[in-house]
Amino acid sequence: MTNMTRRRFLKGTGITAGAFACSSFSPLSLAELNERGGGVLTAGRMGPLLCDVQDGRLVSSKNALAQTMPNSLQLTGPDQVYTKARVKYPMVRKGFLSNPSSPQGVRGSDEFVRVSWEKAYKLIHEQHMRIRKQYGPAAVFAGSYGWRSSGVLHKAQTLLQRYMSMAGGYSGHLGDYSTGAAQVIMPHVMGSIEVYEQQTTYPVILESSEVVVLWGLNPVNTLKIAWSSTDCAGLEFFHQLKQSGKTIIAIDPIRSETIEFFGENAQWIAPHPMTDVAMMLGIAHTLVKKGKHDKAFLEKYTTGFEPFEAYLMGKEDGIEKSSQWASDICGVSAEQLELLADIFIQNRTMLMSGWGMQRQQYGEQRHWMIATLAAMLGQIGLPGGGFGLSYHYSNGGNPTRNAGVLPAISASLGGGSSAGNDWAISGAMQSFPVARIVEALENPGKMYIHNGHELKFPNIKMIWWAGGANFTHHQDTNRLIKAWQKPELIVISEPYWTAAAKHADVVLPITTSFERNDLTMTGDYSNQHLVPMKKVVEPEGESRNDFDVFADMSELLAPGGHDVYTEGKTEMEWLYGFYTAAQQGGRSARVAMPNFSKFWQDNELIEMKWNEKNAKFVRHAAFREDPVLNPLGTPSGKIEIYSKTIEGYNLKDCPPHPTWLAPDEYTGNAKDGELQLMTAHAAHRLHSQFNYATIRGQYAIADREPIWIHPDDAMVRDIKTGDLVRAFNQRGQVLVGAEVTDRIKQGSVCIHEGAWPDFDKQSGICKNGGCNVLTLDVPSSRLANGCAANSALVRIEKYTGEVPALTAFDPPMIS
Ligand SMILES: Nc1nc2c(c(=O)[nH]1)N[C@H]1C(S)=C(S)[C@@H](COP(=O)(O)OP(=O)(O)OC[C@H]3O[C@@H](n4cnc5c(=O)[nH]c(N)nc54)[C@H](O)[C@@H]3O)O[C@H]1N2
Ligand SMILES: Nc1nc2c(c(=O)[nH]1)N[C@H]1C(S)=C(S)[C@@H](COP(=O)(O)OP(=O)(O)OC[C@H]3O[C@@H](n4cnc5c(=O)[nH]c(N)nc54)[C@H](O)[C@@H]3O)O[C@H]1N2
Ligand SMILES: [Mo]
Repeated sequence: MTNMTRRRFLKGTGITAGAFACSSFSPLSLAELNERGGGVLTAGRMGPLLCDVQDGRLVSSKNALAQTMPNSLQLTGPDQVYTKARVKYPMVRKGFLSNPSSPQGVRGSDEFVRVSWEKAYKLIHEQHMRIRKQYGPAAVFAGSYGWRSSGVLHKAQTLLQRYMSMAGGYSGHLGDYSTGAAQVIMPHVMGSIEVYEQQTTYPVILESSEVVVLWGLNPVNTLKIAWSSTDCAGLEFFHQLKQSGKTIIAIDPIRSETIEFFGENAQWIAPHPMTDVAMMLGIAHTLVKKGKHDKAFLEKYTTGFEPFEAYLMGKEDGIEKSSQWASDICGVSAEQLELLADIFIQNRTMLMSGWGMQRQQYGEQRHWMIATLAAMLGQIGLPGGGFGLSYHYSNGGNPTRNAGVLPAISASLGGGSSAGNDWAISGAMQSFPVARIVEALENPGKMYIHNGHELKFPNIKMIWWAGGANFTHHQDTNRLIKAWQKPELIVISEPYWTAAAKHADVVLPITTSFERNDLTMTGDYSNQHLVPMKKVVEPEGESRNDFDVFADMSELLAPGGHDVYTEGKTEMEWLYGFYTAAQQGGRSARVAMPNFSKFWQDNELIEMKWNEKNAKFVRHAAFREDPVLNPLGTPSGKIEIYSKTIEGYNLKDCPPHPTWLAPDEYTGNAKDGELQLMTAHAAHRLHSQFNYATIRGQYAIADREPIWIHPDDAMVRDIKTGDLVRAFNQRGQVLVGAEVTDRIKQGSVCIHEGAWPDFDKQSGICKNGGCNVLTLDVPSSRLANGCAANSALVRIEKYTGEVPALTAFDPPMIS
């Protein structure tokens, strides 16, 4: 950690980067793209890609856009298609096949048997109909959360739900794993979710911010991808931010790839994980004590500062949240917290925050407190000031272009079907918060509280997952495995033998995005490009598109079902329709786009038009200008530092104003020898995707997933870099490779999320370091029921036993 001094700070402040005029912020051009030469143009989450094909085989994939920052994920194309982990044929668990309505054996232990597609369809259909008839539609869970591949047609989850809607409805999910806590609390505070919204733009930050605070975000990793497909502008922005000479302060228990990237240009401050609210309270207290908080702003634009101030000053509970109080909890000195208060208030300061800190127990409090601190600084709605929750994700500060925007296939049926549309369509019924799935499986019919409502868990008897890896993404894997035995049928549609596939009854082999045609926009907010996602190679084995699988399954629902599902259109006819709609939209935005056949033949993406007005967008500027005419969507129309709505919910785990709540498992209550486990997102994976890829060689240690350990914590345990380590707690144990590094706060370790669970049958240890074997499966709170994956204490020791072979990427036994 850099020892921060006032002099060092002030050296940097005040240098604004006049050179970064808005219009100069356009890192890519079509000419540059064309210079990149040949190859088939397609796209993935990691951006538009040019693919080289030789003798019908994909041999390389690379970025189709000019860019300064490298993106390792773009190179994974050939591995994605040809890995030994591919599922090539439909497969059925042996104990299930022998008696489908009353299966034998245990999921995850049985061998698999290869069957024909027709046999697989029939098996699923018969059991699906039996279960639906016996228990009703809510017994069928088709929430199917996950980061399936990009594209507006081949959307696995939507396609599954489209089929389930035709079948008579299903149980779905609410929210997501990413921002479960934030997206429920922020509407109470700011009137909008904030996490998936256009931010004050990157050009405005470069122009106007003096201090940029990276509060728990790692954009150099997380901007390698976007939900649609990355436009690559975010990485370019952080590159330019580094050149700008602005003061950059990074607050993170890990010296992340981003902090390494900024090097001398950033100050690193490392609090203990999960203690940010205390840290921010210490800064807020300093502001109040010195009388420096912006009282006029608080008066005009917020409600409830008074009760919050009473809490801050100890009038509510007798404890003053002073810088010293905060320091004792967060492990950053009181002097540094006071200095931060000074710097924030004296400069145009943008508080950027990532989401790792809200993916924790009491995660709601983190972003509520950031908004409160920003309100006390009085800069919300000013160019380059305030706070932003999506600078690190999907290029949230890239200005929205004048664009023709693609529509996408939906879970409900559109009109115009050749077979008529007189099907009784039912969508999701009885949806529950996505990260509460194990609680739901364990407690069918139980009532629970969510965002002030009383809801009931469904009685799940069948699960079909398409496009998600829930055995890696969900917490407390061993608890999940137990609950996973309860349903009567589990179907997994997957290109790969993931742990979930190995624990299924029926596994259907699905194409990768390189094996089918699709379309995508780039930049979830910018719509900077429209890209043809061309089929690059023929499908491996007997893999099929999700679209075709569900169309075929629909025919079994009733004759003619296939054409109702497809609306009588082929893959290319759907793409033609989407493109033509975008073209029409483009016309009204004055963007000329060629006709579809020319566009498709040209093998070129379309870059949409820069919009100077959008480039100057400042979040909440309208509210600041006139809070009466442009109120926020909160009950008071103002920023709610105290929420009467939440007061009315009367929740112990989510009080009515930002509050420091000590988590169940964190450094502050760790017993001797226990360490706090962090599970940040990995540089060279998208969650579990590409864990099998060649690039794993760059980060694996002793052929295992790495665990980052501070030198002091390693020394007392006699652990050195390269050693095998057993990390364990009451929930499970994993085998990992030690990376001893001062890049992590002493007292914490990190195993990045996304390694595929791979259990040793004898000892039960996870041989591939799946971090969720160790994490706690609790809701963030009963307000949001968000994922709390970053909550766990663990112990570690040098592993001296026999070393079990890694089998994570091998197919299961097939007889
Ligand atoms: N401990 C811990 N756990 C976490 C997190 C954390 O920070 N810490 N983060 C959480 C977050 S934010 C998220 S979003 C989740 C991510 O969880 P997921 O989104 O489930 O993770 P992915 O590995 O991206 O899973 C996508 C799966 O879809 C498959 N797939 C890809 N394309 C297709 C397709 O076209 N069709 C079909 N049928 N399948 C396809 C891939 O092979 C892969 O198995 O993890 C969560 N879990
Ligand atoms: N390469 C790559 N990019 C991705 C993904 C991926 O898997 N791989 N996943 C995508 C998805 S679905 C999502 S949701 C986003 C995730 O985006 P985030 O949730 O923001 O990512 P994380 O890596 O979980 O956390 C960001 C940073 O917060 C820090 N952090 C964790 N806990 C704390 C804390 O208590 N306090 C503070 N101050 N810092 C903390 C971590 O060390 C990390 O550096 O990324 C997206 N981008
Ligand atoms: Mo996520």
